[in-house]
Amino acid sequence: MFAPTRRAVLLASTLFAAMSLAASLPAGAQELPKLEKKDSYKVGFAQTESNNPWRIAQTQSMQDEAKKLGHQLVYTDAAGSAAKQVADVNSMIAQGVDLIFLAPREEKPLIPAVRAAARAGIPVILLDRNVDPALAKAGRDYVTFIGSDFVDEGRRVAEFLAKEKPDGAKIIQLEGTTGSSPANDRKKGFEDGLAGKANFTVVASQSGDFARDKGRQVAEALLQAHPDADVVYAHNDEMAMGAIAAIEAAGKVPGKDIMVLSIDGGKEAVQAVVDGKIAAVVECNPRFGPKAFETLNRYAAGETIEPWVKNIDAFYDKSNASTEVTNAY
Ligand code: GYE
Repeated sequence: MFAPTRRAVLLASTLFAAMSLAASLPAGAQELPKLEKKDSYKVGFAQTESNNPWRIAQTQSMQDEAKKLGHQLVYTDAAGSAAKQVADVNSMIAQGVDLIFLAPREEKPLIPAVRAAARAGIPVILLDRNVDPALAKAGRDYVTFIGSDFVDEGRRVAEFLAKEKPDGAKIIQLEGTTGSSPANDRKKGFEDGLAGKANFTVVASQSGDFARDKGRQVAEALLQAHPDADVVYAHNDEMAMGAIAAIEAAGKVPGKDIMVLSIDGGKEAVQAVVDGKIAAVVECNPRFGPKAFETLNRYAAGETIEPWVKNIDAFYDKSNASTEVTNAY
């Protein structure tokens, strides 16, 4: 018969104790990995997709700043797939990057990848989009979220609308990517902003996936189903431009028959404000590079980073669009 030695018993019980301790820790409760102070870093940037000017401006800003500071940027493009983005983060972990900047396409599916990076000793900074705040926390699962207040963006659009159309409106809402933090929050902020105002009705609300052509197709169908709609609220400029095309194809005049409202503030949309086709745009600035690397430096210096590094957004309407259009990205 096998008689375990004293050493083997001790080893087994230590192992068992360690295992049960790990099991009793809530997921993601490990200490956040530290970042060593170095002159140059190998940094990952996991982008969600590159199908619009906002994303292209964001990538450019990250690449420019990394180059300026002499860091190596490992760049991936998930091409609109959360599953690919998870794989991209895992490949960055395998390559041993020092830190990962992640723009999570959707709120939930990227959380395991964020935790996997932390377990591998790689700190993650979320850029522009957030993960589900009920499931993962800054300072525990990731360092911080750098980005805009999307709820406030939606609320500002509602406030403008209520002022411009005091008698009420029938609204078509073009939502962003389903399950993404800007889509969830821009919807919430807008609807909260109109709560209690009985003459404002969202007659239809559907996702156009933050994309121009999808936005155009969805707007076309919804305008047909709701010929009395007099406002289109788009969660981003790309869908707003798609909606303008749909409105014109339906023989109506954007800015006259139908008020168009948007978020992002790219040059094309701000020009559409100048031209009277869009009534107002809340800015959401994509130039993250300087702030991203400044936050990395602060973290490496041992500073405690606030859970949310907030971007401040401008607002464009006919009062300022013509002077601001040159600065828009
Ligand atoms: O509004 C949109 C982009 O995550 C804040 O995503 C960003 C949004 C932005 O595709 O144009």
